[in-house]
Amino acid sequence: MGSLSKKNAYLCTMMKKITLTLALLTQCVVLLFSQVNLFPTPATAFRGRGVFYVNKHTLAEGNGDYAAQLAAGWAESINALGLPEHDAVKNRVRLNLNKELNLKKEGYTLTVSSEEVLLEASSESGLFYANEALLQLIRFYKGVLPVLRINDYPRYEWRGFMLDESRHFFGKETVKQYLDVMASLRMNVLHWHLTDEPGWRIEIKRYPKLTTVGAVGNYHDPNATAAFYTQEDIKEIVAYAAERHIMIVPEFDMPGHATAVCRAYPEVSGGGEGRWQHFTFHPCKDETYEFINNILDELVALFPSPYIHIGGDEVHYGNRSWFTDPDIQQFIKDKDLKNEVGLEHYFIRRVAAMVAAKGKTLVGWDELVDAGVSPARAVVMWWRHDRRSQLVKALEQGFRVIMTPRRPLYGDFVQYGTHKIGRFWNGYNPVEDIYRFPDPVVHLMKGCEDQIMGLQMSMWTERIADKKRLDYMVFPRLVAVAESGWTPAKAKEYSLFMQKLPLFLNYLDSKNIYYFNPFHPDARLEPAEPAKKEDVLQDG
Ligand code: TNX
Repeated sequence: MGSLSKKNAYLCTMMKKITLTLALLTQCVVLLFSQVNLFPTPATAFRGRGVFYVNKHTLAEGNGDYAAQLAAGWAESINALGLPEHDAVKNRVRLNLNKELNLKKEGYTLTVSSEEVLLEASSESGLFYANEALLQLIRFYKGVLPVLRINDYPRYEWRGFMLDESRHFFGKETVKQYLDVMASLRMNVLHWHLTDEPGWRIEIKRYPKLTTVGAVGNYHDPNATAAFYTQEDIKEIVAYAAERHIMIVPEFDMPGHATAVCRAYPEVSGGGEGRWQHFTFHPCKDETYEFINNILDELVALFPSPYIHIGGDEVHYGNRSWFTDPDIQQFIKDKDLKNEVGLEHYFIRRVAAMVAAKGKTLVGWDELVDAGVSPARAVVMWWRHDRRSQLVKALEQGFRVIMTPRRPLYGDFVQYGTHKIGRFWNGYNPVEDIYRFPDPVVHLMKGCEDQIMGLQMSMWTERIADKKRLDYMVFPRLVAVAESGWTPAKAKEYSLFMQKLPLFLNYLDSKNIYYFNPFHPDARLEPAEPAKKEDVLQDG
């Protein structure tokens, strides 16, 4: 290469570097300038001069039923915040729900001038989020709101939190409290893992032993008193969630992780011995499918969500009996299923057909990708972070996907290097990794971005037996999950997020929620777990 073209190439590289640096700098300045204390960070925000004083004379008014209903709750929410008194200033908050505005789905605008706060949306959920955002602003700015304009909408439609109440049961008040916090964070899905090995947690009228027998025990104590939700409890919680624009998706895990059910009704059990006795349903009996179908009927009646989660994970851990049971082996031959994996897929397809017949869309763990289920009627939850190929395969086949890879989205991994209780797997799950998600995998989604429905934190509770430990594992990581689900990549900046995070920690204090404090890692003890009364599954 001649020295002139070498020089040109050098100049070209330099120019590129300078342009990139300038672009980054501009982005930082814009983000800094528009920084508002709000979680999750809004898509766009601009601050102006001046303030709006929220005070007891501030009027709230809404057009139409829903807006008026939110406005009516306003005074109460404000009183509950216990703000310092400001001199009486006549000003108002106006809530405007108008379909013609054509704002994005779940989106809203929030405009603060010195005389008026205006919340606008084209949907009820949008207006609800505008109102939640305003309540946060009032709390964080102690009633003295900066003049600003926010135009906000979510990055993903599924912003979820999964709670495992089979391993340990936490109960109605905890769930409601979490729904409140989720609403504040504009999260909209509670994936409720209600069935697994230690306990079945939901009343099914047709099969009373599911609760008299199946609900007994938890991960630490197989004899713990039966703990479950009655159907009335479920209705109450579903309604509570709906008021907060949160959909509850129940999970009935099968054919594996079915120990509690099969303990209660051994006639549908796939057999097995010792640790793995009753781990799976019997995959060949018509009786099993009838039983499942009847349970699904009650679930569908209780949960209005268009989705039903049927699990489908880790069957190979506990299906040894399938290899030796002569009836099962004969069935595999008769149906030409080739082997036990073929049988597992047959089971999933048969349950998928039941779910479809009930007008629901199936959700399953990423094993589902290989089961031969139609991608048009099923959603895959990608969980095996060490198998990115499973994500790619799901997308290639046309499935819609929800991302909850163990790293960084499993809440049972520890969040700090010195923490002892919880999982490690070539590392752990600090707030920062959650915040930066899905950056490390976006290149895998090229061209299939529309198939990504969103993401969720999955909170497995083998080693979490009480509320204090649960809170500690969930917070503040859930705040980062909410931001990864809501905020567009270009509006995310980790250092700015951390700068304002203490405000959210204060909010958690006010709700008596325990949390890990990343700013003072040693200040709060890691809550312990009780001693275990028997050997347990070590999953992969
Ligand atoms: C794997 S995720 C499981 C759960 C465990 C979890 C613990 C999944 C589909 N199965 O049964 O609780 O790991 O991290």
